[in-house]
Amino acid sequence: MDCLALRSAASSLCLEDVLCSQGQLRLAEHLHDGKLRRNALTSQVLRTNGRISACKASSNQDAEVTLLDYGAGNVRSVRNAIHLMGFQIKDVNKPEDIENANRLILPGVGSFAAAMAKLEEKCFFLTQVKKVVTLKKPSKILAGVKRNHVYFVHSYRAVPLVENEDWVLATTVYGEEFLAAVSKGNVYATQFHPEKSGVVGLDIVRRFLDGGRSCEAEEISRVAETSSMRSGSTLAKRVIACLDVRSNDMGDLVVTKGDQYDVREQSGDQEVRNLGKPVDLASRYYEDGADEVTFLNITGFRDSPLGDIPMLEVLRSTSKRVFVPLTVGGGIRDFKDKDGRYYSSLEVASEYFRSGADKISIGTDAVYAAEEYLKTGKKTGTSSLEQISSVYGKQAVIVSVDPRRIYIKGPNDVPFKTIKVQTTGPNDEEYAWYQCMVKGGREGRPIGAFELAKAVEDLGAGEILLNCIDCDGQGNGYDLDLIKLVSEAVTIPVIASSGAGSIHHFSEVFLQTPASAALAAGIFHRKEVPIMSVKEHMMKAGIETRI
Ligand code: 1PR
Repeated sequence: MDCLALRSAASSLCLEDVLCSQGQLRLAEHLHDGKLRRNALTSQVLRTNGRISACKASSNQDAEVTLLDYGAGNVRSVRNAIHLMGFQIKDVNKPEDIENANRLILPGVGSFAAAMAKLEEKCFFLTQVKKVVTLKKPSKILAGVKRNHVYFVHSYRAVPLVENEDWVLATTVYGEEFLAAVSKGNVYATQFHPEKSGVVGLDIVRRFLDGGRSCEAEEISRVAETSSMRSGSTLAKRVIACLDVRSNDMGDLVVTKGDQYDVREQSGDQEVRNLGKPVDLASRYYEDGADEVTFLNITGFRDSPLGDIPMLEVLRSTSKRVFVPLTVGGGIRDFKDKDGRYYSSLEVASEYFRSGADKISIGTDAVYAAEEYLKTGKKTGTSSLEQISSVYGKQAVIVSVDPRRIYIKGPNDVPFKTIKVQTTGPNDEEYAWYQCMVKGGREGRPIGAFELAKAVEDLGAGEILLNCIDCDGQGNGYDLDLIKLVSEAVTIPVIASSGAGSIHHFSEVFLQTPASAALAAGIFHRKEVPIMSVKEHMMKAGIETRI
């Protein structure tokens, strides 16, 4: 049996722990030491416009892949990548399905403890474990990676050691060198997510599925190689396309875009601006080179999100066509539906993950949780942020902040962190603070962006999506002061958002602030600048980016 463990080093354990003590690779090792069966497989890769679209197995039996879906995160994207390669999935329902598999895929987990609990509950946790045997083998499945960027998202890392050098297939450098992929026998494990690494990642999945025998394998490898001549060992700055989604007045889900959060036309009947269909636009941005795609259901605070079937359907359809990380936000909170049935925010998030989201983004509810935490100094463990983060891992939880700039005369006028402004306010104020808003910018709360960011990091946020109501839709550039302020507050990545109006705004935000990603909406929706031009500009400016 061939086995592929995607993102084996869970965020709560390092790869070494997984290999040496318990977990997917341990399971995989057990399987590898059992019956090794491999059917010769001839597959054909069909490629259109430089993208891998499908490969066909020679028989039905060859075309089957066994998937151990233990319900711990976004497995839909793994499913979609397998289907895209022309293979069928057999789900594991009982331990024998694993024994009988020709090829087994173990999707990665965000929170190792939660995933292991599910495996144990389903009796898939195998205790018959052998000690790791050091084997050295060349890797066919990674031949196409070369030095391209692949998508990592994890908190812990395993470093190369003398003890593991023989099974190391790839390493990457971020601060220090750490393991990116390992193999032992027919077992492969990647720390990164191939199914979220665009064409380069799909090539890895295909190579695993067809055993690297594809007649076009080398050609695809060359495509992947020439697609980036840059070093892949530096963390790339990400460009994220954002789609604000809501129902228009006819009830259809449309992508809209506001000016300072006002999404209605300024003239005529003031309808909600309609900039296109969510799935089509998301696919276009993926093909244009977006590193991630974010959907924000901007009226989620009003509606019950699980009643919002169209949004779930948007995720399901998008994840069939988009192989980079998908984020969804809007309305993630505990709520009761109209029939009085209670849903926890965890259930809401789970539904989003099952439908194809890799990360969820919490706005309003995170502000309330941060206020409570700052008031009591205690973590309750019951907020949506804490619960989702503990089950799915903090890498799967973004907090979206909606601040607006409030000018003040002096730095001590408010109990919040202030900045000295470059351009004075309307009444010659020299200072400002950033007030957090909730409910789509409708209500101001007594908490600053700096304080909020610090609190939500403590509560389990893995990233901050930092919008700016003043800059939203203005096209005058990002609020660099705000981004610097919030970056000082946290150690987690900050996504700069709101205000991009030209390619120069992207290089500006990356060169002048520590932002790890830049999110933009209007500039892409209006086709003012293609994402690829932004990336080329960033490369010219010496900013590491995935091309
Ligand atoms: O509070 O958990 O229900 O989440 C609601 C989410 O919806 C929040 O993430 C909030 O930021 C977002 N949201 C609510 N109302 C609006 C609105 O526009 N009326 N959109 C809204 C937020 C900001 C960005 C936008 C950037 C880039 N829009 O998403 O895409 O500002 O735009 P630009 O490049 O065109 O300047 P909850």
